[in-house]
Amino acid sequence: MMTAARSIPAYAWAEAQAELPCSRPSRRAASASNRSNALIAMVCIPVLWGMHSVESHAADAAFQWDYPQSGASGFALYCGTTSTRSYSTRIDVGNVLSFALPLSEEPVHFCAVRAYDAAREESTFSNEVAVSLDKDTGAAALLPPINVSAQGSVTPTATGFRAKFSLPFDSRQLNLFGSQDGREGAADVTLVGATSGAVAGSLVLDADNQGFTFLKTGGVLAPDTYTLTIASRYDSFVDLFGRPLDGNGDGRSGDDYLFGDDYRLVFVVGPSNSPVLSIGEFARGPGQAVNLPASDSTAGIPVRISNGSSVRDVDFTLGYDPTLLSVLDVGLANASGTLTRKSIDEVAGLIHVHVANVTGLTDASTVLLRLQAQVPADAPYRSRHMLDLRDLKFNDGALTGRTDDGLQVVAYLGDTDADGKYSSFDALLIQRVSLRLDSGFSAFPLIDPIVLSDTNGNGRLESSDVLTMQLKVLRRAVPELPDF
Ligand SMILES: [Ca+2]
Ligand SMILES: [Ca+2]
Ligand SMILES: [Ca+2]
Ligand SMILES: [Ca+2]
Repeated sequence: MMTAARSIPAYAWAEAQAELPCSRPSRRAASASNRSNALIAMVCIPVLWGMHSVESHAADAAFQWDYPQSGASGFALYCGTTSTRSYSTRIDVGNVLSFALPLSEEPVHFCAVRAYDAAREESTFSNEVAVSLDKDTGAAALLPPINVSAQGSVTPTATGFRAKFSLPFDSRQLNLFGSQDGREGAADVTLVGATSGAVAGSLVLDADNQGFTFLKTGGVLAPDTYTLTIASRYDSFVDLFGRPLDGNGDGRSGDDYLFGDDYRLVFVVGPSNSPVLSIGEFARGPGQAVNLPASDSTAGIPVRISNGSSVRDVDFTLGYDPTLLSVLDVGLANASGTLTRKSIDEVAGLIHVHVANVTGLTDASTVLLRLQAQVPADAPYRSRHMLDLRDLKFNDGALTGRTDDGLQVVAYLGDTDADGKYSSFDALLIQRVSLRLDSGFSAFPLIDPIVLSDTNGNGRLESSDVLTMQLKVLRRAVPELPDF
């Protein structure tokens, strides 16, 4: 049904489909009940009700829309300077399908249309289009919502995936986990294996809030077919104007009547015997030494190799955030070999290690190196960063390997309410997750609760982890939870 007006340059077309009243029945129910049946029926045919915006000349925007149903007596164009659906301007444009509107100097305008019938009952809004005005030239252009599929990208890794968005997002409502009161809402990102089920992991956001890394907890992804979903919702990834993700990258938010506008990617991880270099996930607070587990004061941060029986030579770089972790030294552990290179750049946060003449590795997970490290006293509480293994070469590049990146959260292990102290409330929160009453901790909505409170490091939250915290609160000696 799209037809361009003759005066409109064709290159400037963009299309956006209706926000669908039928897809959100609970929100719409109250107002819909006041409308004529004819109009309700019309707006419930979603795929045919769309609005387009086109650039025309400086500070003017021509809007066009489709309305192929019968029964509309006219249309009202609504515009405002925020994407809230409460618009400051309403113009009754009559029974036409386009309108050219001179725009004020506000940097962004958000507009939508409603149809009305003979009784002046209005339909729900169409989709919304955003028009930005260049502050120097005054020229109008469409401002598409954020996406990962058109100008962004999603890339699977050995231990999860990376997502890069087209524009910065607002991170305030993001969560993978939540408490029973449900205020965090459903998980905004999920990774589900067809046979292995939901993958437990954590999100580390990029410093520019334009991307993130999903890190599986405990090792690389098992062979399976995975479905990755990034939710398009108002409490998920929204742009700086509050508009949800354009999951399918077609320039519209929330456009799929049946399935919403979530981003989805299905990818397959095949069986592999290639060696894996791993560094784990942990929580330690400001000023604490990092020994994993804390009960072994020489443990440091172990760097492990699995499937390593053919490995003779290892070369890699570890990237980390030196404001959150001080690495003091690197030493060989269980495997034997020659540490021919060890450089620690504490300013850039880069460690380069080369181990030659390696013997003693098997296919079981074996500790190759230990990093002696501590958390700086001024590291911001609750901050986190990825321990990024890169430039990996096994046997001088002759053997393909995989990297299993790690995660550090700046928090005392088990301080699940993030108040910087141990109390019985921390134990209660661990218990609630162990009983599956909560899926995680409200203070850490993007971090797998295992990372924050698995005191005995067995990969599960259970009654023994609760007991450990209870004993610590009673000031008993608990080597798993170091003092601070
Ligand atoms: Ca959320
Ligand atoms: Ca879309
Ligand atoms: Ca606490
Ligand atoms: Ca445990």
